[in-house]
Amino acid sequence: MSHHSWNADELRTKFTHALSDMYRAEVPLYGTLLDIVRHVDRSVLDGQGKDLEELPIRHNIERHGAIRLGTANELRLIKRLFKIFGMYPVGYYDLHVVGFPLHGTAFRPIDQLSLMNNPFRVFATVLRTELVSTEIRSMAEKTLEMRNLFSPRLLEIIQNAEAGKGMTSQDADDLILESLKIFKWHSQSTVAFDEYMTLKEAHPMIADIVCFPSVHINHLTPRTLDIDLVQEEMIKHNMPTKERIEGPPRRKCSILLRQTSFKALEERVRFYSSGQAYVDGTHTARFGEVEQRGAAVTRKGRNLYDQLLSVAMKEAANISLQFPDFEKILSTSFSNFPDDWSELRKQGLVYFHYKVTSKGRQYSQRWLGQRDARVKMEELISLGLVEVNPITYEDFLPFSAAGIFKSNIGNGPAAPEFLVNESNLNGLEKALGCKVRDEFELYQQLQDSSVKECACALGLDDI
Ligand code: OOG
Ligand code: NI
Repeated sequence: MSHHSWNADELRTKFTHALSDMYRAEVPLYGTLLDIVRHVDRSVLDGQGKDLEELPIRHNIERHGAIRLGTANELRLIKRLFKIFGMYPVGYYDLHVVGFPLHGTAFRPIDQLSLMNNPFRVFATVLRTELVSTEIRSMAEKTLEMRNLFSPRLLEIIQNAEAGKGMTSQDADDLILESLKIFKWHSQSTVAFDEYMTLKEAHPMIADIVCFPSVHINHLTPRTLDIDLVQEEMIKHNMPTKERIEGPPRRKCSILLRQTSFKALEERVRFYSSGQAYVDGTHTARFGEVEQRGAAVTRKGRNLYDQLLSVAMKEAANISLQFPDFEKILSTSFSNFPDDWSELRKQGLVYFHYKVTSKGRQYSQRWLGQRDARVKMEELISLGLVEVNPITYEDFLPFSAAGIFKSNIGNGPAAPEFLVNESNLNGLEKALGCKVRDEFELYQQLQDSSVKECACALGLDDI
C-alpha cells in the first residue's frame, strides 16, 4: 500500500479547514464574520497598495478555537490528538482568578516553520472540580465518567501514529472525520433538565462542560488586519456585538492581542425528564470572535502591559463608563508603553526576528571577517545589513479571555465561592502528563536563533 507521509503541518491544515467548514455550517454568523474579515482586510491592503497574496501564507487560514473539557483523562487524550497535528501545550491560564472554576493551556505549533505554515491554536480549559461543592463535584464526575469523546477508530489512529506507523490517506481522512465528532455541537443533552439547572446555578460554565456528549468547539476566531473596522462592520450587520474590544488600545505598533466577539446564540436543547421522555430548553455557549495580533512582548513588556491595564481598569471602575470613555482611559494609560519599534527593541519590551538583508548578503564574509568578530547588532542594522521585524504573539491573555467568557456565557455567581483559592499548574501538568512550555522561552528561542542565523550568514562568530 502506498503511504503518503503526512506531516503534522499538513494534517493540522486539513483539520483547520474541516473544522472551519463544520463551524460555518453550524453557526452561519461565523461565516458572515469571515466574509466581513476578508472584506476589511482587502480594503486595508488596498489602502497600502498591496494584494492579499502579499500577506504571509498563514494569514488566510489563521484561526484559534476554544474547548472546555471535563476531566484529566479528556485533557490527556486531547493532548495526544493535538500532538499529531503538531500542537503542544503552551502556557498556563488560571481562570479562577477571574471567577471561573477552570484552568487551561493553549495547544499550538511551536517552531518557526510550523507557525509560518499554519499557527492554528486551541485554548483548552478543564474543569477544576476541587473548587466546587462536593454535591456539584459528584454530579459532574458521575456524568463525565460515562462520556467517551474518542471513538475506537480515533484511538487506533492515535496509537498507530504514536508507534511511528505510517498513515494512509484513508487514515488521514478518518483522523479528521473522527476528530470532528469531538468538537461537534449536539442539541441533545446527556442529563435531565433539573440537573442541568442545578449545575447552571452553581456556574453556567459547569453546565456547559458537563451536560453534553461532546466538547463542542465554542468559537473559531479569524485574524484580521484591522479589528476596529471589523467591529464597526459587525455593528452595521446588526450582529450582537460585544461592547468593547479586549486587550491593549489601538496603537501604531500593535502588541499582543486585541479581540472582540458576537454574543453566544441561545440554542434549543432537548433534556431528559423524569415524567415525559424529553423536555425542551435552551443553552447559550457558542459565539463568534475576531482578533488582531501584534508583537510578542518580553516578560518586562508583559509586566508593563499588566500594570497599565490594571491602572485603566481601576480608573474605569470609579466612574460608570461608556465604550468611548473607556477607550480614552486605556489610551491615556498606555501612553506609557513606547509606541516605536526601535524604542521597543532598545528597551527590551518586544521580541524581534533578525534577518540579513540582500545588501548584507552582498557584503563578502571576508570584509566582515576582518572586523572585530563581535560586531554590534545595532551597527549591522544601521548599516542596513540586518533588518528586524517584531515576532507575532501566538498566545492568549487571561483577562481578555475572562472578558470574552463573561460576555458569552454569563458571569455566574457574582463572587463565586471556590473551595480552594490558588492556581494549580502542577495539577494541570499531572493531568496532561507533561510540562506546559513557557511562552516567553519559546519567543526568546525564536529571537536567539534568528540572531545566530545572521551571525552565520555574515561569517561572524558572535553578534
Ligand atoms: C475561551 C475564552 C478565551 C480567548 O480568545 O481569549 C478565548 C472560552 O470561552 O472557552 O478563546
Ligand atoms: Ni477566543
